[in-house]
Amino acid sequence: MRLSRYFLPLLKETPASAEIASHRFMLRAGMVKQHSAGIYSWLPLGHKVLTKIADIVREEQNRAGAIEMLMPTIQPAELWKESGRYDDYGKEMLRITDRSGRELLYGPTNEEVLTDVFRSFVRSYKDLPQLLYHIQWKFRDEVRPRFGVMRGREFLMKDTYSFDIDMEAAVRSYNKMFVAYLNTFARMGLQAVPMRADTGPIGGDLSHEFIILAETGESEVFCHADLLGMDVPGPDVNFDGDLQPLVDARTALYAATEEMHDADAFAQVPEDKRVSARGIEIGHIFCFGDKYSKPMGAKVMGPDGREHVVQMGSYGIGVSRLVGGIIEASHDENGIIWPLAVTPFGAGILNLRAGDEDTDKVCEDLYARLGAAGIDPLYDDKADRGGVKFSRMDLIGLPFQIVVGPRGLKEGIVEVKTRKTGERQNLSPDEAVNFIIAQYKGILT
Ligand code: P5A
Repeated sequence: MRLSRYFLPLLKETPASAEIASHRFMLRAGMVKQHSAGIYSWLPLGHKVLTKIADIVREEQNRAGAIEMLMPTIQPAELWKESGRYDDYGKEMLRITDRSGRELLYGPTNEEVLTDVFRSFVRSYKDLPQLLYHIQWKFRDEVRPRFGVMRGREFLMKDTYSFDIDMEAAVRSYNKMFVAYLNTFARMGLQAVPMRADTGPIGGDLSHEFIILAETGESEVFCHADLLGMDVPGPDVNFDGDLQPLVDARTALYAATEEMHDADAFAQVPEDKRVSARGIEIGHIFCFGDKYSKPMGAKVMGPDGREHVVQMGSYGIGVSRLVGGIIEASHDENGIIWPLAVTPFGAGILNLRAGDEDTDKVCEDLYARLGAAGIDPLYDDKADRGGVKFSRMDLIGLPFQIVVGPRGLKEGIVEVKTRKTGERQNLSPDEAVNFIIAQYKGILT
């Protein structure tokens, strides 16, 4: 993409409403535009990152055996009356009436809708287990939408639902998602710690929140230090094998959110290993058995010839929240530092003298070659001063910058800056292309 043709409305001033770094940088870098409390447009740069995050989530769900579908945002109130949640959900639910007086709602989550799908089609234990998911917008009329996309009212969630013949099998599905989540977040460069969590309006008593530590996090959390920086199972894990040992290895050490915190148990953790910190909840998984399937009549015929109410779980990832979460985990005073896997563009090319025959030629060549290699470069071909270009590129946080100026070109060199470390290397244009391609080995698919 050529910057001169892109839609990148950067802000010079930091909006006063933005309290945390990710919100400030997302506004300044032209990633989102707020229309109303907690309701945003995703501008091209923000949309690119959102899509990349959703793609990683999707790949890891598919790898774990979950199957993608799409459910509506608008749901009939009757389904929620059947499950018994219509009144319980309270003011957080946006209730809508259509022209014929039918009660509808903008879905805050989809347990009821998918249970309705399931009961309409599945009759036999032979069709179990089922793991189905979608990536869809949700609406929750939060009391306090804040921190930009971190606590929005309209937000993008990946939600998976599992259906099993009994509780033992339901825990196997739960474990699949547990392991898939470890891999998903690690691919985004995040250290997510699963913590025992409260289940709130979703229900059940087996539940973990996936938390990344950040000073600006909304939850207070407590965990054993050894859980930080643990290796993840990785893409070779066999999702049809026994995942319990992998889950046990992660749950043996103390980790709990504020609601589930047990001060006595935490006191057993050696003092130098006790971490009490703030965290951002980027995912939440639940096993709630028959909470929805029983009142809604989701049953299958079992191998014993009798009807069994299916045992369910649901598994959420805050896809739009992750955009903010990743920035909280990876930025400096100058701007965002994108992890390679989710960066909106693979590298920036800065032409320090746009219009000059030599710099133009080298930049065009770099642009074509990086593009052909799948790096998706952003070429700053604008006529601005160098200082403007440098700070703009630092703000939007692309992992690598190739700076092309007339002085360097006289010696046949360009400067490659690595955003994260600030390291600068003088390389020939050829070497610069090869260096950047090498950095993306194993990340570009
Ligand atoms: C699990 C999937 C559920 O809704 N039902 C379907 C279950 N869980 S949850 O914990 O309530 O939400 C799942 C994840 O969604 C993100 N999230 C939000 N993101 C942005 N703004 C919000 N207001 C918001 N609320 C929830 C979180 O990442 C949460 O873990």
